[in-house]
Parts: sequence; structure tokens; C-alpha cells
Amino acid sequence: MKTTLSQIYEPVQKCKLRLTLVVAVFCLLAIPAYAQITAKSALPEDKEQRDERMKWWREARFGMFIHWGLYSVPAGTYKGKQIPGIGEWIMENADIPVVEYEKFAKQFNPVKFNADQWVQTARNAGMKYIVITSKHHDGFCLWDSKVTNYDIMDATPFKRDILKELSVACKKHGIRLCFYHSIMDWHHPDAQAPFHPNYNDGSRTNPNFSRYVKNYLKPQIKELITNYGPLGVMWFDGEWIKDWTEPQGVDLYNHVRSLQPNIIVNNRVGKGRKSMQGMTRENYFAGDFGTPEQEIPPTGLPGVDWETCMTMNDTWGFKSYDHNWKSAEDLLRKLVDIAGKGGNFLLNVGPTSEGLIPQASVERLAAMGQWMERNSESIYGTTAGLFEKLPWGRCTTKPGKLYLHVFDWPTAGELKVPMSRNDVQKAYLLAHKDRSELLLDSDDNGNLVVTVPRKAPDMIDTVVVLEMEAEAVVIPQAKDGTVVLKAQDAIVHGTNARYESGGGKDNIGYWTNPDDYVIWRFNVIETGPFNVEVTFACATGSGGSEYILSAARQKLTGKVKNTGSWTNFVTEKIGTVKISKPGTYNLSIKPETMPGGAVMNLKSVTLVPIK
Ligand code: H79
Repeated sequence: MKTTLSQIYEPVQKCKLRLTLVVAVFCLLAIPAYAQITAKSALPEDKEQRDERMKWWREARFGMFIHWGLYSVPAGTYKGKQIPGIGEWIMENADIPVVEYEKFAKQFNPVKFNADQWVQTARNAGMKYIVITSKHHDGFCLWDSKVTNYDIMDATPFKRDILKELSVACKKHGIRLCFYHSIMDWHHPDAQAPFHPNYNDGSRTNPNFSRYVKNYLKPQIKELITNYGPLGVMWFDGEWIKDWTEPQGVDLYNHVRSLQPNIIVNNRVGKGRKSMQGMTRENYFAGDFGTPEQEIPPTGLPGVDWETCMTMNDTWGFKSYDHNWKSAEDLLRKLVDIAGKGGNFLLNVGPTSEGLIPQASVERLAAMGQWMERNSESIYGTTAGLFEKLPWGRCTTKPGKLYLHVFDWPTAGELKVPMSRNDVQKAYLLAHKDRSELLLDSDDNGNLVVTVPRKAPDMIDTVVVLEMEAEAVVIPQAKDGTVVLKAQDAIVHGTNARYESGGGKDNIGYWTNPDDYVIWRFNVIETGPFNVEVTFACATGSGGSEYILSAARQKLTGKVKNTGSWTNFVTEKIGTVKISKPGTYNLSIKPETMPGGAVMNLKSVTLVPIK
């Protein structure tokens, strides 16, 4: 019986409705390929259990792929010829016979390999997990496998269990260890080895393939899952071969989960993958997440887990002459683009046969790490941003927070966001330690306008954080058209200024820090020009502060005069503003200078319609 995700998650009677909804969403978005990934598991699991299992992975957002094996020895060149294609496919692409390829094992002696260094390189980049090739298509194993001698201990001069050393280093540095494992095997006689010179021949089968699965593939997976501590992910690949079937995929999925119930398995365990887009075609295939390869889906889908895997140059396994590196800026923006769509980024390195991650990769990872050090809050634990398209960049979100990732900095110093000013409590630059607040306003089209520095603080991606207001107070316009903004309704930003009342006071007082400012939000239905009147008090000797009053994106300047005492309030007209569209607006008062000990006691601002 085929079990769908809906059936696992919800009572049976709801199943049809949910499927209809899912289908409706697909039709709306017109991306039928991006179907729900399903864990068709013999282990019953409800939504809460699945969410719990996927939690660390969803929060991690950024991982390191490591393609390492014998192919790093030829490094893209065979018998003096540069072989086109991805480096780890050289055995297939150069038609190398098994016995010839095996000889690379004797040359594989990566004495410069340092597991600690690799893991630190990943961690310093901001990566939370590592997926290393326990075995790639060529069949060579990076650990001491009991079912073969074609491994690091028995076939090479190196004789160190690479996976063991990595598992120790990962544990030490708090990185999740994960294994990539190829189902396809060009070395095993019961798998694709006899297909030489066409190991990847999609039309051929091996009559002994099930023997390979039973006596070799599954025992190896058991070794990997039982001997290296808790693993994050089993990442299968090479599932497209004709011999591999969906029932075998389900069986392997359950084999893995039965050995470590909390492990996560990619969708290439089964036959659901739709080409390199990597997502699962329908609701009926094994695997926990989709695996777009070398591409970023045009949009994400709510509730669908996926991870884009990608190379930094044009190969996964090391090729000595591939210098076509993506820039650090490009890679970082890809990470942000992916996070903004709700996916993970699995970024590849292909170490050399000496055991070193190429310097070009190390440099790019370091640059990404520098940005992550200041901005990772906008990546980890975020979900897809609210906006599908933003003209200047991307957006990620967390409860109560929106992270605006600005790639193209607005030269006018005003960042426009297609949302209501009313929904936002405050804004600041994530990388600025003091988190000083940015002015917020609305434009005539109802866009939020964030006043930002004129020069981009970060050329690659400046993150502006919007904190969302819990409850929005919007002051209504009175029937006669006036808008009265009282001190007690103001949102006060800053350290000292606050509302005070009693003893003749009903005002914003203690305004002794000129960086403090106040904002009201108000509604206008009756449009037109308004006189702006400010009611304030200021003790003799403290006068002279100048301030900017912004209302509906117009700016007025005011100067506080002495009124005799802190409770002797006077009303002054400081100018006029014109509001031509009904809507919700801001009015803020921000000091420019404060020659005395305080700015003023501010009682109210009134907009009086000019009839
Ligand atoms: O390990 C790296 C590569 O060696 C391996 N996957 C990454 C993570 C890989 N990349 N490309 N390929 C394998 C080439 C496979 C291409 C195809 Fe197909 C296999 C074309 C047809 C069969 C997969 C299944 C893509 C379309 C259908």
C-alpha cells in the first residue's frame, strides 16, 4: 500500500481535501515539479515528530559538501589528456577499466589531511553540517569497511580512517557529520563494474544486483550508521540506474531510519527525483528532502524541505586546472537567495590528493564566514521571506522579525518595502553593534520607507532588521478633520525620553538624550492641507533645541523656546503639511540639536485642517 504524506500527517477523512489543496497551490504557482517530499516510512511519524526530527536541519541552512576520493589523484587528467566533465566522473568519462582505476589507490596518500582543520574551515564559514562522500560512484570507500578491501585502510598507503577522524573533529566543534553514499557502484562486479566502458549505461541491468544490495550496500550503510556516532543525514545518489527501484528505496530508507531513527535521508534514496531539479515528482516517493543540483528553484514551497547542492567551480571532485570559481559575493548571495526561499545550501569543496581544501575554496569560505559572523542571525533558523520578489534583494523571516537583505543599496538613502509602516516597530542594521534605530515612514503608495545610510554598509548584502509591532496603535482623525497626537499615544524610541504625567505634566519628558525620538501613527480620511501645531513646555535656560518634524514624508523644522517652566505649555504652529491620499501615516519628532539639558516637554502635536 502506498502511503502519502497526507495520510501520515492527518486523519484519513481529511486526506482528500488536503490533496486538493496541495494540488490547488501547485496550479496557482504553476510548479508541478516541486511536490511535497514524503517520508514513506514504516516508522509511523506524525507532523510534530517529523518537525522535531527535521528541526536542526531546517535551522542550519548552510552545510559543506566534500567530494573526496581516488579521483583527486588524476585530478582531471588521464594518460596526459585533460578529461572533460566533472572530476569524480573521470573513471566513466575516460573509460578507465576497473583494474586500471584501482591503481590510484596506491597513490592516494593524503598526508596533509587534517580533520580538525577541515571542520574548522566549515565552522568558520558558518556551516552547520558536513556531508562527505563515504563512497562515490567509483566505489572507493573512505572508511575501514568490513565487506571490501577497496577502502582507505586496505588499499592505500594512508591507512587512516578518514570518516573516524572527521567524526571526532565534528563532535569537538559541534558540526553534524553526514555521509554521501552512492547507490551506483562502478567497482562492484554485482553492480555496474561489468558495464565498462559505459558504467553509467542507463539501459543495462546486472542480474546479480540484488545480491550487491543485500551483501554489500546495506551492510556498508549499517557500518556507517553504527560506527561513527549520531549522523545528521544520509545523502544517497546514483539512484537513477535501471536496477534501482522505488521499493528498494523504501527498504533502504527504513533500513537507515531503523538504525538511527532521527536521521534525515535525502530523496535520492528512492526514484522520486525529477531530473536535476532534484525535487520529488509526486507524493509517493521515499526521502525527507528534495535535492536541486547546481540550481536554485525559482521559488520555494511552504512546507517542502529542500537543499540546493552546488560547486564553487565546475567540478565536485578536485580538478587541477578548473579555475572557474564563483566569487564570494555570488556564493553568499546564493546562500541568501536560498534561505529567502526556505531552502538549505550545501556548498561543495573538492580536496586535493594531498588532503588540502583548495586555497580558492578556503578564501571564499573565509569571506562568507566574515559576513556570517555579523549577519548569521538572518540565516539560521529563518524561514522563507514574505515577499517573492523585491527589487533590491531578498528577505528572510523569524517570528517577530523580518530580515531585509539589500544587495542593491538605494543611493537616495531610502529603502522601500512593500508593507505597511504600521506593522513595524523598529528597524536597525543587523551588523551594527549599537543597533541604533532607523527612521521609518510611509510613502504615498503605502510602502514602508526605511531611512538608511547613503553609502552601503556592506557591498555584498546589508541586512536591515524590521521588528514587528505586537499591537499597532493608529490614531484616528476626528470628525472635524483634526488629528490630535497625544504624548501618551506616542511610540518613544531611545534611552531616556518617556511619557510622564501628574503634577501638571502630561507629556514626553526626561528628554535628555538628543538621539531619542518619538513617533505617532495616525489615520487620515479627510485629506488636504493641515497646520501643524506643537504643544510643549521648556524651562528657562533649556531652550534652543532644534528638531525635525516629519509627517507624511514632509519635513518641517522647529525650535524650542523657553516657556518659563517645564509645566507651562504653549502651542506653536511650525508649518503646514499636505496629505493628498487617505491612509495611515507617521509623524515623528527627532532632535537635531540640544544646547541645554533637555529637548522639551512635549504634550501633543495637532494637525488642524486648513479649510
Ligand atoms: O556527486 C555529484 C555528482 O558526481 C553527481 N551528483 C553530485 C552531487 C552527479 N552529478 N551529475 N551527475 C551525477 C550526472 C548525472 C546525470 C544524469 Fe540523470 C543521470 C542524467 C541522467 C541520468 C539524474 C537523473 C539527472 C537526470 C536523471
